[in-house]
Amino acid sequence: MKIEIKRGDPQNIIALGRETDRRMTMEKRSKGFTAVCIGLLLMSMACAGQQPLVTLGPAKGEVTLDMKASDFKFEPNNIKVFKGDVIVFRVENTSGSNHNFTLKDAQGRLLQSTALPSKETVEIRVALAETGIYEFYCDKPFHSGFGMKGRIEVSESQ
Ligand SMILES: [Cu+2]
Repeated sequence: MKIEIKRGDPQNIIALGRETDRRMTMEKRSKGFTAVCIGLLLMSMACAGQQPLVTLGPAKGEVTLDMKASDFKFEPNNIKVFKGDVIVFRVENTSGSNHNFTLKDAQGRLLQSTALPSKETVEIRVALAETGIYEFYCDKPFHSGFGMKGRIEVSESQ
């Protein structure tokens, strides 16, 4: 909107004043919105702690784990399995954005990374051959930092 000001016209000066007030209110609102977003982000980070332990097997074969991926966590994210079992992760991405399931072995070497398209369920089959702590996470920028990660403890088979 273009405002023409005629010098010495008090009506136009008042109108311009109102326009400035309105713009300042909108600026305040957008700052408030940013604060709310940061607040939600911090809350989601705070909520992304370690969940109760889920133990699978020993099965002396194949075990299936149903997992949910969302913004920004995996559920469950604290898993115990047994050496020699084949784990089938059936991961449902319930969020509106794409994620992935990236898994490192007990030495921190990359084992595999599988895309998790939005609103899809993907099956990932892995044999965890060694005992130790395996870490999994989403490797998209910042996602693991927001809490999109978990651990798998591989124990000696009984
Ligand atoms: Cu992600």
